[in-house]
Amino acid sequence: MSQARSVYHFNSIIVREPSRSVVNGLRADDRGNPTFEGVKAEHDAYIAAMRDAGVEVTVLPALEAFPDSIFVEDPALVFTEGAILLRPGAESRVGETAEITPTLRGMFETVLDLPTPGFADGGDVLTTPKSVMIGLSARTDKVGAEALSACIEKLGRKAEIVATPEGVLHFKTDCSLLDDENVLSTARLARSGVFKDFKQIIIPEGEEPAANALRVNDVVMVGSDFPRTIEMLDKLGYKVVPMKTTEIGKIDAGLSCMSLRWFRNGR
Ligand code: CIR
Repeated sequence: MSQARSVYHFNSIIVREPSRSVVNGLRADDRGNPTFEGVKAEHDAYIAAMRDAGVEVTVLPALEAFPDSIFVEDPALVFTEGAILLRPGAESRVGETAEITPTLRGMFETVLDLPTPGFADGGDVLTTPKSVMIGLSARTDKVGAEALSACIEKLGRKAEIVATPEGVLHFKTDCSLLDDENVLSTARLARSGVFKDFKQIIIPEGEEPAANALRVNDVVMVGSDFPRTIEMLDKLGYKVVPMKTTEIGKIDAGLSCMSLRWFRNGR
């Protein structure tokens, strides 16, 4: 019998090496290209931190044809119960799903396809102990969110469709789960009232990108460019692991984007 455990207890993740083309990754505002070497260093440190947190890491090879393919969180969604193949809402990223499919078919007994039509990105999905929240965004439309909701329910979980604040890339750009009762959220997302079942820890003004933190087992990974958020979480008693996200931040990414995480039974 499997033991009850928290939704942030992981023993397996999948990551993908950055390609040289990552410098051309999508972004809403151009603040200059990231460097390949910088992204690679941040990715290497991420893998090391995951291993330190007790997770087995499967590293997939770089895909030059897909600049954003390092962000494996977006083309699929994984749970202990199975995987769901998604359809990213950015045209240049749609092909990433086919690239990750063989790996997921090899690792999961149940692999569901998001029915057509509609789009959904993994970055819009926050798994909490109460439900799997799907944020509507420029990448996840209503039809895609409803189709995803049905897939999630097929896997035995409760799904909930919510709104993402206007102009925010993904739902999880603005929030992360800290533990069973607390979410870390930007003020703008908190104001929208989506987290009625949680206590909200609000990101200090000016550090909004820190909201995409990542709870993995005992630690909370937080971007090292956000000292006030780190201090706040540290004071609240969280075991914070600061991670450099300066380069991936230039292409609108944070810490959740770089992995698919789940608890794999039998490991
Ligand atoms: C994109 O715009 O798709 C990438 N440059 C960033 C993706 C970030 N992914 C995520 O938040 N899950």
